[in-house]
Formats: sequence, structure tokens, C-alpha cells
Amino acid sequence: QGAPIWLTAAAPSAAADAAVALFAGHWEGQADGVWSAPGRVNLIGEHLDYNGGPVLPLALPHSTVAAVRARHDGVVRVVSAASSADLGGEASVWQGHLSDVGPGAPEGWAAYVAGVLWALAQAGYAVGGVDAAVVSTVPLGAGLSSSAALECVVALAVADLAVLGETSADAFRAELAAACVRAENEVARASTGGMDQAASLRCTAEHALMLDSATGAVTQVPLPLAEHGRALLVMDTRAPHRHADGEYGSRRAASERAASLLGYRLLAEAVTEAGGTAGGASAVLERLRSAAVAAREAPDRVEELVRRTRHVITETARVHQVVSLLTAAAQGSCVGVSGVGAVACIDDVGPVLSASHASMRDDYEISCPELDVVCAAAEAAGALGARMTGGGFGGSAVALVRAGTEEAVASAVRAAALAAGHPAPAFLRALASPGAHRVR
Ligand code: GAF
Repeated sequence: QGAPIWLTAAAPSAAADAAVALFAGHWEGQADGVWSAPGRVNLIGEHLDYNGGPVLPLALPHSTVAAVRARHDGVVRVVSAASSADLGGEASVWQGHLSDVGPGAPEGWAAYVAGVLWALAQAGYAVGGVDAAVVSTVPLGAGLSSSAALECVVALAVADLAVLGETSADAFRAELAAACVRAENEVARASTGGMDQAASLRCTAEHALMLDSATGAVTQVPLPLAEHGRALLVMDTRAPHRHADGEYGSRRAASERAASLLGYRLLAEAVTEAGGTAGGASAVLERLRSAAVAAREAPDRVEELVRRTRHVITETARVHQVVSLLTAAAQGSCVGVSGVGAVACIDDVGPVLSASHASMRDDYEISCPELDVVCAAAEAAGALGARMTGGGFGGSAVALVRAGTEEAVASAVRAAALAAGHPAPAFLRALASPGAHRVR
């Protein structure tokens, strides 16, 4: 059967050395500095960002690290290490001029670098170009935001070097995140929401980040896991993403259609109408059903819109539930379903994660057999709860486990995946890590 594969994060100094060495091997002279931006795992709140709802990601120790030098001639030159087939399999180089960057250009991974400079310029910042060398331990294609990590490390480096703003201030980081989202939406043409960029730039160590996607406001939510003998295990299914872009776009379109049938711009407004009660949710869903029928939507489409909206309403409630449980655990004021005390409150998060997975599988329909198998196997092996995380249709799941059981859970999950004829998953320890920062 073999042992589980663990994806480890590089020590910051080793990653910085690797980026500096890559820079020296490709661009004459020295970098001005080295920056790091993390990948993320979303604890709960899936497909809520573009609906204006709350999300709760944390930054991973797995990061993208860039050695960067400012330029003043509009040229962008970047080399990326041989981290994966997505990046060309071997060190891959892109160079171009900012005047050639815009919606749809360049294509491929360079969009996440050049696109950020373009978006900053569009936002009115004086951006002159860069030389950069990038290395990363964020697994690619795992739904752990490798592209956001790349955008965010570039944005922070450029902002620091050109002194575009107070890069330690959360308000300025929100502006940088907005530029990264614009690069992703317009230059890379991926219609994603803003969770991943906010996570990479605005997370802090030992906390999850509750982002209110409607206002951009954030709350740092304590994640007191290690001291209470609990841990988060990320399980990368390594399943091929099936039509993920098209399916993501169709979920987004369905949400927009449902909101508009209800007379709203964002489905978060329907969540407010539901008022946090089961009766309120049923009333909203009934109103949606009637509006969709009146608009002559096909019967299947009517029920699809109802299911999608139900996920948004129930998932929003689950985010607030998890935030309350974690906050109570940190304050030691916890009376949970499973008992009294911080551990009880943390353990009560488990079933909420599992309910979230069921909602994504059955109502939002973004899971896949590989994700269902790893979540079920983790729970059968003693995990307190598990759910798919990120966009879906492949990628990763996250499980809340008792500290010290990670290896046993990973072995059981690996065995279950192989028995189902799926690829061997890879595993990461998700320690809540700092957001993007300058390394040297
Ligand atoms: C992807 C997107 F990039 C995010 O914006 C978010 O919508 C997520 O899928 C689903 O929660 O990571």
C-alpha cells in the first residue's frame, strides 16, 4: 500500500535562499529583497465570497517566495522554479513590457505576475516593472490558492519597493488584494471571488480570517487548536479537475440568477431576508421557487436554483456557528453540545464541517467521488469532521483531527482512496500561518 505522502513547507530561510539563487542564475546583479505569500485552506464558507457572504480561511505554512528587484523601464522579467508541470516542468521564464499587458494577455502563469502590475497601474499606482525569481511549496492544482499566493507575493514586493502604501496596514493590504483579484479576473480571465487573495495578504498566525465579502471587513478569529490537542489535516485528492472553470462559472451564474429573481444584487441579501431561522429560509426558498416559475424557468432549473440558494443560506449560518465556537473556545466560556470547556467547543466544529460537505455535495453539487471518499474515510478513522475546501471538482479537503492521529488518519484515507481506484492523496499539516510578508 505504501506510506502517505506528506507535502512539507520549506523553512523560510531555505526558500529565500532558493529564490535568491534562482534570481542570480537568471538576472544579472542582485534582488532588492525577498517576499513570501502563503497558500490558504478555507475552513468553512464555500462559494460564498462572490455571493457577498462570510468566509473563514487560514494561511498555510506552504508559501510562494519571490526575490524581486524594481525596474523603471516598464519591463517585467520573471523566472519560476521547476515546481510543477503547470509551470512548465522546468524553470520557466517570461518577459514582456507592461504596455503589452491587459485583459487576456499574457496567457498562462505570467498573467498572475504581469497582471498584478497592470492592475496596480490601473488603480493609479506608479509601477515601473520588475525582475523576479519565484519558488513555491504551495501545491499546484490542489485548490490551495497557488495562483493567489503568486499574485500576492508580487503585489506586496512591488508595493514595498515602490513605496505605494503602508504595507503593514490591513486597509492597504485590502487594496493590494483588490488589485490581485482584478489581475485574476481580467488578465487571467478566471472569474473567482476575493477570498484567496484576502487570505494570502490579510491572515495572521494562529488565526482564521473571517472576511465579510460584501464589505471587505475582516475579523481575526482565534484558532486555539494545538493547545487543546486538535489539528487540521489537509488532504489533496490529486484528482484531475474536471471542467472546474466552467462548473465554477455556472455556479456563479446560478447564484446571480437566483439573486436577481429575488430582487437582489447578491444572494447574501437573501440570507439576511431569511433571518437565520429555518422558517425564514423556507420562506425565501418558496419565494424564489415562485419567482423562477413565473419567469418560466424550466422545472429542473427552478429546483437547481433553490438548491444553490439553500447552500448559500445554510453555509452562511455554519460560518457564524464555527466563528462562535472558536471564539468561545479561545475565551474559555464554552458550553458545547459535546460538553463544557474549550475542547468541547472545538470538537463541536467537526459536525458543522461535515454538514458543510453534505451541502456542497448535495445542494451546490461541487464535490466529486474522490473528495467524498477522503472525507468519509477521515471520519471513519476518527476525524471529528471533514469537508471539501476551495472551488471543488477535485482539489483538497480539510479534516479536524485529534493531534497525534494525523499519520493514522492519513494512512486510512490513503487506503480508502486506493481501494476506490482513485489516485493516492497527498497530505499537509495546516498550521495557521502569517499572511504575506517581507523575508529579507
Ligand atoms: C476558489 C475561488 F478562487 C474563491 O474565490 C472561492 O470562490 C472558492 O473557490 C470557493 O469558495 O478558490
